[in-house]
Amino acid sequence: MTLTTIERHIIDEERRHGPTSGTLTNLLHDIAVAAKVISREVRRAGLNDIIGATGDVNVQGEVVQKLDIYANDLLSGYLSHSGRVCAIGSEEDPEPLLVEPSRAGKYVVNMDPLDGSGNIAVNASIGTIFSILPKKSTGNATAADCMQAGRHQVAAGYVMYGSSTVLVYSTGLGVYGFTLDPTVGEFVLSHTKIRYPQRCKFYSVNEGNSAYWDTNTRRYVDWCKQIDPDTHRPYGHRYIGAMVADFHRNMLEGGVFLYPKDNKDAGMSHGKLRLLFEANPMAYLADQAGGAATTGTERILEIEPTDLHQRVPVVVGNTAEVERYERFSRES
Ligand code: AHM
Ligand code: MG
Repeated sequence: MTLTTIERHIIDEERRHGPTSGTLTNLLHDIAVAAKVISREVRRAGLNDIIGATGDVNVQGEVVQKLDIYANDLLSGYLSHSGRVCAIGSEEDPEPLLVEPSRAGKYVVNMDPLDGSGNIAVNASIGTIFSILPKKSTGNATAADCMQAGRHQVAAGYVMYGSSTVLVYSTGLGVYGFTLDPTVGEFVLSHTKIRYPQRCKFYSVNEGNSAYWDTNTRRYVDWCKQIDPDTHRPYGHRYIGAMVADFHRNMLEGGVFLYPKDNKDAGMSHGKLRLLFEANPMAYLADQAGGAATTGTERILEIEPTDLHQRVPVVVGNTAEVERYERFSRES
């Protein structure tokens, strides 16, 4: 049996990239270390009463859970002291953290430290999402370094705290997954070169919002539910309410995840998910796994950000389904 730890894998991958400074390798390793600590806290949440809302409201107007703050503080603190990062954008912070120039490195991290935090209280899956970009400014880092289009990402990934803890990442050479062995405290290679299966099995969307959707989303979701043995429809419906978990299942089993724009309230007119912290890293991974991601009218990776906390509609998964949704959008 060959045992490949994440550390060994990222060093091997670095060799495949050719001569490098090793900084990206070390940054990924830092994230893996932080992920182990967050995973420990997630696993202990019910025991040490860390669970539950603090009552504070974040920049999105949502109640912040204690574990969100813990994960945000841990990642921000750990990465900003690594010497490898110059700016950190977080879903939990209104402004990016700009690392003091003497300690700043050449990478930018955008992250959602704990996505799907509404699931904490009911012991369902949650995740950490990260996106790594090169510093683009020549002087000291600014907020603009965090606000780059997704196509400039050099790596992205997520950690899913599910029935086991899984870290999935890509540096542009395919998507790899590692499962945390809690007995030895190591992420061990469990998924090599993940690709979307040819066949779409699932659609994932909060169907309770359908009355607020526009016509193209309603028409597409109706299409998913029609009976057609040739295309294996109707597709099964799965929705966990944590993007990481829905995305993970769809990438492994074949499926499409949607969080479309809706007219429930003014704040949702551009969708719920954040371009820089959720949509871009997942779009990068989807692309690396042979899938795609769109708003319906624009590929996610091509969007030029206008705001750090910008929200966008997201349709991500099997390329054929993403293209179909785009066709429905054009026809409406
Ligand atoms: P969060 O970042 O505040 O946790 O919100 C993002 C989450 C996604 O993980 C998930 O797909 C979506 O919100 C679920 O939203 P809803 O409950 O509206 O279906
Ligand atoms: Mg979140």
